[in-house]
Amino acid sequence: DKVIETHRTGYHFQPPKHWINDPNGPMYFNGLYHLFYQYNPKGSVWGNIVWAHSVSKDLINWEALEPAIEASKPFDIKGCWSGSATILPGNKPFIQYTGIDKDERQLQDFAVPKNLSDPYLREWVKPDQGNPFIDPDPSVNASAFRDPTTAWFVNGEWHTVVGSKKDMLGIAYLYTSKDFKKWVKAKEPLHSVQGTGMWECPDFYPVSQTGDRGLDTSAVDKSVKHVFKVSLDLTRFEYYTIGVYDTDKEKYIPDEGSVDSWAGIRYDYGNFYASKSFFDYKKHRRILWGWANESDGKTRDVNKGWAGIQLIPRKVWLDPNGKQLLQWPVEELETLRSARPVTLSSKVLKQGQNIEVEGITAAQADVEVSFSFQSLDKAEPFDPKWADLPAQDVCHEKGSTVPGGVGPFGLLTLASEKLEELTPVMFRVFKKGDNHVVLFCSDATSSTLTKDDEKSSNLTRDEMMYKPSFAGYVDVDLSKTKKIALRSLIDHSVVESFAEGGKTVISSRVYPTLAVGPKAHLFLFNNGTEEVTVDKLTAWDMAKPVMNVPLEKAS
Ligand code: DQQ
Repeated sequence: DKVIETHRTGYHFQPPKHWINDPNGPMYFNGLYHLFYQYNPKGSVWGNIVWAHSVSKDLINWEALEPAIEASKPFDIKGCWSGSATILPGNKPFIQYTGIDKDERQLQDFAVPKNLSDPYLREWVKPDQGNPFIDPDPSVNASAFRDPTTAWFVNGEWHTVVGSKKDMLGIAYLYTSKDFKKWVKAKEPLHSVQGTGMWECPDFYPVSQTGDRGLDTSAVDKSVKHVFKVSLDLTRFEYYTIGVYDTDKEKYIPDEGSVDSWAGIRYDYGNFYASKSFFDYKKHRRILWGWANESDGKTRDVNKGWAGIQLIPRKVWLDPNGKQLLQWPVEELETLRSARPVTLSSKVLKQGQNIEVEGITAAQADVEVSFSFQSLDKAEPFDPKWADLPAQDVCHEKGSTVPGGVGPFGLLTLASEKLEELTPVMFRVFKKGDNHVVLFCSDATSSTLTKDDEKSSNLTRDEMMYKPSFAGYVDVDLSKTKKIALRSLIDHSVVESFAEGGKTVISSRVYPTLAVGPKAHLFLFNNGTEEVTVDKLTAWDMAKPVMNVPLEKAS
C-alpha cells in the first residue's frame, strides 16, 4: 500500500490512503460532528464501498473510526451506497442508505447506533426487522433508485426523497411514514424534470428569507424558501433551484427564473459532486459538504495509492436577492491561519504586470483579496454566440494570457517561478447591451507539465488528465461599486475559490510538477488595459490539522 504524498492535501479531508467519494450522513450529535463517506478499503479506484466514519469537534480536525456500515446482509451484500442521517425525537440518530442486493437492486436500508451512550457512535447495527425499509415497487427502475435524503416532518408525517430516473426523466420519489418504520410511496414524486437523466444524491431543505441562520430540515412554514439539488450522473455536475414547497400538494415548485436542468445554477462550477447539506444545531447554520474527485488518469490514481478529497465544508444561506445561495468556508477553518499573514494594500496592477505575493507557503494557503478599478468603459463586448454556451467555453477562449479590457485580473495560484505551470483564478468583465457580465474562471489548462502518454493508442477518457477552464458568471452589478472580492483556498492539488462573498464558487483539482511544496508561488496579475488596484490582500499560511488519525492514537 504505497502512498505517493506529492499532491496530497494539507488541510482538506482525506483518509491516509485509498479511494473516497460522496460525503454521507453528516450530522452534529452530542458535541461532535460526524462525517461518513463512501470508501474503498481495498484500493484507490471505486469499489467495495463501505461507509467510513470520522468525528470532529470543529469540522477541521478529524479522528478516524472503524467503518460504520459494511456490506454484510442480503439487503446490502453488494455495497453500501450513499445516504443521509436524521436525528429523530428523543435525540436518536438514524441513518438511511442505499444497499445493493445480490441482483444489483437498489434498496433503501437503515442503520442505528448500537450504543447511544458511546460518545463516538462507533458501532452501527442494521436490524433484520424493517430492512430494507423501501423495496422498489415494480413501477420503479430498481437499478436507478438511490441516495435517500435527510427526512423531514410535516403534516404529521415523516418524508424522505429517493433519487431515480425513467429513461431521461429525472425523478425524486417521495415516501412518507407515520412511525419511521412503515414507508409509503406518495402518488406523485416531489419533483421530476424531463431530459435530465438520473438524479443522484438529491438534497432538499428550507432556507430563511432573512439572514444567514440555517434551519432544521423540518422547519417548514410559509416564511421559508426551499432548495432542491440534484447530482446529474450524465454530466457529473450538480445544479439547484430555489422554490416553494407546497405541503398540501406535496410538491416542490421552483421559482420562475430558477432554471431546472443543465442551464441551472450550481453550487460550484468546478469539481464538486454528490454534495450533501445538514443543519448544525450547535451554530444554527446549514453546512454543505461536497466531494472533489481526482482529475488525473486512473493509472496515476492507482500508483499514488489514494483518490478523492472532501472540500472544505461551507456555510450556505439564501442571497438577499432571493435568487441564489451564498456559500462561505466554515469559520473554524480560520483557526488554521498563521498568526502573521502577508498583507498588501493599494497596489496598482498595470496591464501585463505580475506581482509575486512573497513570504507565504503558496502551496498551502488561504488568500483574501479585493480589487477595484476606475471605469467599465474598456470592457470588451460580450459575443452573442456565448449566450448559449457554458461559461467554461468562454474562459477557454479568453484565458489569462489573452489581453482584455477590464480583466483578466486575479491570482495565479500554484504557479512555478517562471510560470511554466499556473492555475489562474480570475475575473473578466464584458459589456452586454447596457449591462455588464462578470466572468469568473479557475483555469487548469496550464496547471501542469505532465503530458498524457499519447503514444498509448487506447488511451480512454479515464486515463487522461482533465484540465478544464472551469468558469461561472457572478451576479453582481459592478457599475455601482467597481470592486470585486476573491478568496482562494490553495492546498497542493486543489484550489477552491469564492467570488464576491460566495456568490460564485469554483473548485479545481490540479497536479503541478514544478509548483510543488516550497517551489509553489502565488502572483497577482492583470492583463487588461484598465488599471486594477489591489485594495487589500491578506494571505495566510495554513497549518495542518489532525487529519484522520485513528481515534485511539489521537486522544
Ligand atoms: N455514488 C454512490 C451512489 C451515488 C453516487 C455510490 C454518486 O449512491 O448515486 O458510491 O457519486
